[in-house]
Amino acid sequence: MLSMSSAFLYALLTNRVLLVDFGPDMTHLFSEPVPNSTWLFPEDSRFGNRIYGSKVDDFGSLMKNNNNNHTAVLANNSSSFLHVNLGYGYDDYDKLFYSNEVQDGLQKVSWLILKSDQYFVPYLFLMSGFRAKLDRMFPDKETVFHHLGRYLFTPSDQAWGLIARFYDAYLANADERIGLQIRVLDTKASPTALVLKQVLRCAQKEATKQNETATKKLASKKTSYNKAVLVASLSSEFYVELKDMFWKRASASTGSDGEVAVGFHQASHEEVQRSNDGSHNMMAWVDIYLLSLCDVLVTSGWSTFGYVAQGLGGLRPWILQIPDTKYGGGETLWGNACRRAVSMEPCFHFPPSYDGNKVGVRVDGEEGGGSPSVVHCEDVGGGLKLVNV
Ligand SMILES: Nc1nc2c(ncn2[C@@H]2O[C@H](COP(=O)(O)OP(=O)(O)O)[C@@H](O)[C@H]2O)c(=O)[nH]1
Ligand SMILES: *[C@@H]1O[C@H](CO)[C@@H](O)[C@H](O)[C@H]1NC(C)=O
Ligand SMILES: *[C@@H]1O[C@H](CO)[C@@H](O)[C@H](O)[C@H]1NC(C)=O
Ligand SMILES: *[C@@H]1O[C@H](CO)[C@@H](O)[C@H](O)[C@H]1NC(C)=O
Ligand SMILES: *[C@@H]1O[C@H](CO)[C@@H](O)[C@H](O)[C@H]1NC(C)=O
Ligand SMILES: *[C@@H]1O[C@H](CO)[C@@H](O)[C@H](O)[C@H]1NC(C)=O
Repeated sequence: MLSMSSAFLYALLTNRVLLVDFGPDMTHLFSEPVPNSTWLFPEDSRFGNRIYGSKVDDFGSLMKNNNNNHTAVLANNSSSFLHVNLGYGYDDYDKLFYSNEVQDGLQKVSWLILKSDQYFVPYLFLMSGFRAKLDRMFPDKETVFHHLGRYLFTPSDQAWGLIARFYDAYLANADERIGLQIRVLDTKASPTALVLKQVLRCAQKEATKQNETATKKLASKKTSYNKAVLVASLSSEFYVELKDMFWKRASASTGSDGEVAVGFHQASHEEVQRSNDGSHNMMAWVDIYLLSLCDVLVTSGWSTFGYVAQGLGGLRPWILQIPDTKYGGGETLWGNACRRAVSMEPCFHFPPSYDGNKVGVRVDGEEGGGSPSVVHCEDVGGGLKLVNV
């Protein structure tokens, strides 16, 4: 979703049409963004081998074979179809896509077959060829994905059914909805107990602030204040533990008027990550969408899953630092369990880096270019994200 929205913005900037090539595990997740029209790449034998076959030139390899001479590469008429690899692990030649001169040349290529797993929008803001247009399109730098995402991604009827049923049953009647997204990438290095401790440290730090809101609302109109916590995680351990912990605490209290009730809910119990699995992807989309409907969001650092939820929801989350025993148990990086994101924008994890004679722009207003509205991410040091200045 992050790369699709990036590709869509790139298409707008370069006068192209965005077509998507969903595998069977993706087709049933979204509604068509434009009624009576389709964004699906045509299932047409003329195109089939253009996407998957080796018959189409790959931009990075051509650049490599031609000593980075983009004029030579892009003058070749065989390049009316060109593969562009912008995904994790792309090489220095692929990264030349981000040079302004190359972009001029690419305008002549009719079909770009773009593969990516990155949110590359922040880098487009660093390219002088696009910047003026982008500034006109997005005076607010913090809501770029918010607008692109809400335009492109509407749940399908099937997804909406699941979302609405869960929301109505568990979240709709709460005074406050809190989304807690726990993404553990290495379950060995980040054992449940340690992660749970970190979640509670984060919650405690923010409890005072939350409590003020609750106290105010209690004083004004109601005698009880209901918080619904939506737990999104592959594992159900966190949900079970948290529920148990708060249930015990609640039964130990006096149960006087004006108390804050906390309920925990989890929509999916997938347990393990799967690829090319339609129903698994459906539950991921349902979780993402439900998180986006919360009032307060706690996400996990590095998680693109969390980025989509925060962006769609228009929420600046508290980013949880998932403790990792490989790096000292997680109490070192920020000195805090979590921190508030500087903007709701997703992070571009692997931008091209500045390396002198090749491609790359310095950021944070360093010498040599950059832009004050593109800064390094809180959770990914080498990453880039958009902020308002
Ligand atoms: N339903 C559900 N699936 C999850 C959750 N966390 C991870 N997943 C699965 O794992 C995948 C995460 O990969 P990705 O979307 O790249 O997110 P990231 O790894 O957090 O950046 C999702 O597509 C889901 O298949 C969760 O909280 N709920
Ligand atoms: C879509 O097509 C249907 C059937 O042709 C038509 O009735 C409807 O008005 C169209 N909707 C839009 C938004 O064009
Ligand atoms: C790059 O290729 C073009 C077209 O083939 C050629 O005219 C030009 O001299 C080349 N530039 C360099 C620096 O080799
Ligand atoms: C141009 O296209 C031809 C034929 O498809 C190919 O053999 C050649 O390597 C290409 N040249 C460059 C510079 O990519
Ligand atoms: C490229 O294609 C155009 C249009 O098909 C043709 O006029 C031109 O001669 C071609 N150029 C080369 C170098 O093959
Ligand atoms: C919340 O605020 C109330 C009233 O100010 C106070 O008595 C209570 O201890 C606070 N609770 C927490 C968890 O901070």
